[in-house]
Amino acid sequence: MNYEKLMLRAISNANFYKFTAKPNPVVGAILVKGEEIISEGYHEKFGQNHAEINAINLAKKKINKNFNDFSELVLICTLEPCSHIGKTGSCAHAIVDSGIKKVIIGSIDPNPLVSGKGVEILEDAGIKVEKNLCAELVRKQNKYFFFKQTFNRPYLTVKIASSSDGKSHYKDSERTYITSDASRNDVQILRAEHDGILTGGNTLRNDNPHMNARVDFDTNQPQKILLSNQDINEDEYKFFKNNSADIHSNLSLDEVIEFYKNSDLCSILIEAGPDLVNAFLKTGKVDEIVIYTSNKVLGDEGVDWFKEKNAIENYGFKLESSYKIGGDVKETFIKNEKK
Ligand code: AOF
Ligand code: ZN
Repeated sequence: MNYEKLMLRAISNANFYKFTAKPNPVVGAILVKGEEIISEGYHEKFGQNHAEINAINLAKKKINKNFNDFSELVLICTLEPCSHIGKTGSCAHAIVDSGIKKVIIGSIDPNPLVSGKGVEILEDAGIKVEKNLCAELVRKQNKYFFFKQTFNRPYLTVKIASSSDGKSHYKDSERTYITSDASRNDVQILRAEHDGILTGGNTLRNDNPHMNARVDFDTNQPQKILLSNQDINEDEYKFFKNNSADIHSNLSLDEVIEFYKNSDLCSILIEAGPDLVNAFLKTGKVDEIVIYTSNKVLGDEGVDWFKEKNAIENYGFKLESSYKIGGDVKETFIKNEKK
C-alpha cells in the first residue's frame, strides 16, 4: 500500500477545515483495508471531534460489510493521536479501544500535553507505529500551531498598507484609503487566517474599524485585542460589535505578548498605525510583515511608516514572496532565523 499517497490525501483534505479548526491544527485520518479506503475523518471544527474519532465512527458503520474487525485496518493520521482528554476524548485511547493494530503518523504533536505520549499509549498497547511520513508538510500547514508550541508565544504578523512613497495616511486625516479593493479583500482572508487581531487606541478613534474577517466562507473570527491607555466608550466603536474584545491598558508590549502565552491563540495579526507597529518591531518579536503597496503618492502631507531607511531589512526580515494584487503589490517578509 502506498501510505505516502494516502498521507498526502489526508493532509490536503484536512486543509479544507483550516478556518473552522483554528486555533487547533488541521488534522486528517484515513482508515484503509489493503488498497481500499474504508473511511476518512477530519478535525472539522474547533471544540468538536478530532480526525481519528471521526474516521473510526464512520468506519463503524461499515463493519461486517467492508471489513469484519478493526485489526484488519491501518490508520494513517497526519498528527500524532492525542493522549490527553481535552474538549473531547483521547484519540490514542480510542484507537487502542477500537482494535486497530497499525498506525502511520505524519508528525509528532508539538503540544507538550501530547508530544510523544500519544505514540507511547499506542505502542504500550502493542500497536505498530510508524512516524514522520511527510512531517515537514504537516508542520508547514500548521505553521502557527507549531510555532506557538515551539516558541511558547503566538506568531506575530504585522500588516501594512503603504503608498508608493512609504506613507501610512495623511496627517490630520481620519482615514486614508491607499490600496485597491482587491488588496482590501485579501486582508480579510489574512484576518481569517489569524487567531487574533490587534490594534491600538489611535486606530480605533481615527478609523473606527470593525476588524472582523469579512469573508464569504465559514471562519472562526479572530479574537479582537485592543491596546489603549485611554478610557474607551465601547458603544461608540464598531470594533466592539459582534465579537468580544480583550482590552489591555498600561501593559508593555512584551507583557501583552506574555499574556497570550497561555491562551489558545497561535497567531495574532497586528493592524495598527506607525507608532504601534514600530514599537512592536522594536520588541524583536514580530515574525512576519505583510505590506500592500499602491502606486499612490502621499508626499509631504503623508506620515511615514518607518522613520529609518531599510527598516525592514535592518530588523532582520527577508522577502519571502511578492506579487501583484489589483493595482498593488503584496510583499511578505519573514524573519531569517524562523524560516
Ligand atoms: C488529534 N487529532 O484531530 C487534533 C489533535 O482542545 P482539544 O481537546 O480539541 O485538543 C486540542 C489539541 O489536540 C491540540 O492542541 C493538539 O495538540 C491536538 N490536536 N489531535 O489527535 C486531531 N486536532
Ligand atoms: Zn485527538
